[in-house]
Amino acid sequence: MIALDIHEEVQKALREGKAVVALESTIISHGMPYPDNVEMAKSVEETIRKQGVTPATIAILDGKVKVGLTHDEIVTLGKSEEVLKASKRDLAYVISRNLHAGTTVSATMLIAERAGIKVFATGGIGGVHRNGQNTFDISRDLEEFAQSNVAVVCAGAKAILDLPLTMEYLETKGVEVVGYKTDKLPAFYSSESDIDIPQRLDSPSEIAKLMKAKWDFPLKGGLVIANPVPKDKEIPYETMRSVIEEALLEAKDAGIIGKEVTPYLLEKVAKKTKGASLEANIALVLNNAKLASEIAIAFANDEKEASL
Ligand code: PSU
Ligand code: MN
Repeated sequence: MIALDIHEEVQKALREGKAVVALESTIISHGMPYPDNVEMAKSVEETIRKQGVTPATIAILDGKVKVGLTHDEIVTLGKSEEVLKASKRDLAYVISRNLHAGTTVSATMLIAERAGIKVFATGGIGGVHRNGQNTFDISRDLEEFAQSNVAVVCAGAKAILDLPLTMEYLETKGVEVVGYKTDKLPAFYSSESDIDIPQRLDSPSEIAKLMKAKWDFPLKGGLVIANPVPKDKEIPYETMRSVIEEALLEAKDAGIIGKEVTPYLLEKVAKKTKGASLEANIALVLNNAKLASEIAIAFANDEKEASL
């Protein structure tokens, strides 16, 4: 078995049964421009530490599977042009060739599960792309939710996707989509969409109980915890609609396909909104990091009580 390179601080927290929150790194390498990406990654870790929780950013560096990064490693991911984007499909290649890669939600989930980390914070998950019924462009993220036992706190699925198809796919795969204090699916930059969310919970401890019930059963797989972007940082759904439609047309004209699609669209949307989408993106990631920390604490406390 290939060993994980787990940072000492993370190892210690895991050994002592303390709360740990995993973080992905494609959002650093491919989701935001430098230096905003590095600042975002640092603030996310600070937000988690402020709650007394240990952050564990996951990435591949020189082919090593890292769980918990140093500051310099975060800068490398944010700055270097040589960093690939790795979903599950790309992991073995990146490892065997000693390359660097940011891990997507899917790759991060499966590594977090191996490390024994139960809670993971990100921005937005991948999903079924618009016209996905024809292109088959369905993110590996959705399949990983069916397989890895990790709760992922996100601001819903990215608004560039087909949200109703994404919800159907998750239902087929048996994945809970829990709205945190909301009855409508958050749409990443916007705090709500017109899509009803199947399950709503209003506190971190209720979410921790649902996780425990799921995995005690045991029902295999992860959960989507959908946490709306803070209202003062959101961009209304109607405003985003035209921006996204323009970006999608441009992607089509430029012949963008495969794993380039999501980074291309995110960059176009950021340019078209003159940075407002980037600001919303950073705010929602921080908001997710805070909720993920609270859930990780509640879950770790319940585990401790159960073992007494
Ligand atoms: N959320 C963001 N920014 C991102 C992503 C999510 O706010 O860059 C990344 C995640 O790593 C997610 C990936 O797993 O996009 C999905 O890519 P694709 O659509 O190619 O599966
Ligand atoms: Mn894809």
